[in-house]
Amino acid sequence: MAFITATLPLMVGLILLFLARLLKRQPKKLKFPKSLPSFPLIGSLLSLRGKLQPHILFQKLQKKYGKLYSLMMGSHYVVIVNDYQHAKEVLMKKGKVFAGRPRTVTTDLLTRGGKDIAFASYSKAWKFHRKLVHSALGMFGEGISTIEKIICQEANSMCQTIITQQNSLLDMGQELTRAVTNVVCSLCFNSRYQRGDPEFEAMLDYSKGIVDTVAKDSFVDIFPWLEFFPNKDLKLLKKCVAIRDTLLLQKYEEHKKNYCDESVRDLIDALLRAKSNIKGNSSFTQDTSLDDDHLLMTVGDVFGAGVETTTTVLKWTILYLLHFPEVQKNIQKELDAVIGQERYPKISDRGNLPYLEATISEVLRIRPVSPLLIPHVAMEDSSIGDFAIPKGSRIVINLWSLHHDEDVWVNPGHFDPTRFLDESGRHIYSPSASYLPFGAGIRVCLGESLAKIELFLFMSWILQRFTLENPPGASLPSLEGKFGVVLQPPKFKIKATLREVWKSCELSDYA
Ligand code: STR
Repeated sequence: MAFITATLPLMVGLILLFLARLLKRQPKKLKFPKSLPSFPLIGSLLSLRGKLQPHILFQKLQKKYGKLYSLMMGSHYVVIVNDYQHAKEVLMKKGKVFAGRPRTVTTDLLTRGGKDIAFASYSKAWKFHRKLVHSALGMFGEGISTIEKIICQEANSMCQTIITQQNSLLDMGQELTRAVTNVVCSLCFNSRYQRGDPEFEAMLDYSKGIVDTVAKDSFVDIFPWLEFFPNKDLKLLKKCVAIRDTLLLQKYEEHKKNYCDESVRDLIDALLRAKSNIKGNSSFTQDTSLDDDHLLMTVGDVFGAGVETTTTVLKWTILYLLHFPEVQKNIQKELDAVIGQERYPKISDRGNLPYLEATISEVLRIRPVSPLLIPHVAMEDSSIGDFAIPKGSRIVINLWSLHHDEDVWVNPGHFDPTRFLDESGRHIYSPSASYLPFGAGIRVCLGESLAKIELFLFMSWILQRFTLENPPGASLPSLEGKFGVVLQPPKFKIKATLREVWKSCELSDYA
């Protein structure tokens, strides 16, 4: 009896432990996300009709279906995520599980069947290539200071052009595109272009054609069999990709001819060096190879992404400054106080210009470059929150919803840089986790830091010297974007005037 009394607490404890284990092992009851009505072949297409752009439509559909719901794009099961808790689970907590990418007709055409970084699905080889590019981008020259020099040279050349155009209406889009393209050309090919260079014009042309036709959930991506019918968009995409490929190949051949192990001048050189290192390494495997297709497609990615994204954000920033001249005045006041007229802005000024930084952050919130990111694919059966997600599902993160969530942001439709400033107004801060302009996790934007430097330097150089206004008498350009692989602002012209304080300044040319 005494034995039983003595061991009773121990036995009860053991039984409780056993029960607790059992309960823990019991999987959480998962349910499938609510689904939009869908029909054989066409999927949920009937619910997706109408004039609303996809990111706005997906945001609206939350009211009826909840923050996370599903639909069918043709025969593909797609899950739409509209809130940051679920988005973070997909991108970060379960980043590897959801690191796949769908194969589509247009992206396969652009990337030779997924031999790039952005649209290629997750694999060991992909991971290896991404790492290579990541280190290659910072490797040549002296890293940041080389990049700073390149950007400032382009900013200076752009400002010179603006000075000569003060009395006419200026398409800033063109000037910005040229400046940004030249920065990326320097990084990728160690070359730059003068205004009007035919090769440069050809680049702008093909890039526009690609942006207009690739990866925008066009019909041919939803119903791949449409590929075999005449299709204007697909024809244009094929033509543009062919022009791009000829250009890339030409640059590649030139680099191979002049390659020197000692001086790595740009991204192509860095990749050539990696290629020769791999060859000389005995642990060479299929996963650590770098064939010509991979090399070319990777350069194409960096080039295309580098040009289209940064240019788009700069255009949006200027468009918002036309609508909010008081924001422009505040930035100029800050620039005058911190930098003045004796010298040009440099990277190390970034921490001292919080209002400008806050303005750029607000532009990236209110008009995200990529409102639906690039779709992810579940590589195995998994879950998001309490929802079951079968292997192969496509996951669309609606960044637009995250950035315009009424539960998180005060008056999210309103442009207000001060939401990114602390109470003193002297420090930039992050007011919410519902903000991922560059995505997150293992597929986070490779160019995030380069982009931030470019946005900061270009905007500070322009606004230090010029005031930008809507042409007198003209109505303000619309703030509505056009959805595609990037969210594009409308075309617009501006009047740029040298600021009064600068009229008497003689600043030496930037060298
Ligand atoms: C722009 C046009 C071009 O010539 C090449 C590319 C490939 C990379 C793409 C880029 C595009 C558009 C913006 C993308 C980028 C990869 C990452 C970036 C989609 C189509 C974004 O996610 C915004």
